[in-house]
Amino acid sequence: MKITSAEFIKSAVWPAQYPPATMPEIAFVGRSNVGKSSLMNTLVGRKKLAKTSNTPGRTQLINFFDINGAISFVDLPGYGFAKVSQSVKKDWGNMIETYLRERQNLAMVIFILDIRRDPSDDDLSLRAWLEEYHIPYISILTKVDKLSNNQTLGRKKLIEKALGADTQKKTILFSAKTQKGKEELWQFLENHLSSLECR
Ligand SMILES: Nc1nc2c(ncn2[C@@H]2O[C@H](COP(=O)(O)OP(=O)(O)O)[C@@H](O)[C@H]2O)c(=O)[nH]1
Ligand SMILES: [Mg+2]
Repeated sequence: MKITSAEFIKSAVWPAQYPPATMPEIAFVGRSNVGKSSLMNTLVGRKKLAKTSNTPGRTQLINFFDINGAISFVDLPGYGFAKVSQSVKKDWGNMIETYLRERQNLAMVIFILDIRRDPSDDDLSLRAWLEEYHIPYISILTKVDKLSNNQTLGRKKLIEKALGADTQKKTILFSAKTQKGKEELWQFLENHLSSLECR
């Protein structure tokens, strides 16, 4: 995909604040610090579209971006940040689940996991919502540059197993550092978006 423009639209918490549902939307989810912003920036080839930071748990809003005036990207709040109160955790969970349940133009969720870590309880709840609401999604195993090829393949098997044997869904190996997986993910997204247009 050739990126001609990539712009921040707005931040929101609840559906009334979401921008109009005019374009197919691709949402990015994962635990704090997993590399969500880095993945979005890599996909659009912009260093600072979505803020990346070493301080996990900062992004607490839903951020909407316009890509080429044709699709929108959504950066959902990172979950699983240990140092916040139970009530804040509950708000984040509500915010994410409400978005997944209500957003009419949601076309695909990019579910991001760190290749080095086992899926957390929050990851498993997220995956359960995706299944429950019948939302198309793809799992991305990121930061693969941190492991050898052999380690990567071993971890991929373990994570796919932990996510459930019933997931015949695809996983893509990714690195924001080396850009591995960027073309494969764009190809997958473009195929999916064009299958929606044909309906
Ligand atoms: N080595 C490596 N580091 C990464 C990768 N993706 C993200 N990071 C680092 O992980 C940290 C968190 O990244 P960020 O994109 O802000 O995560 P977010 O909280 O999920 O949005 C930053 O220090 C990034 O530089 C990757 O593919 N490889
Ligand atoms: Mg981020």
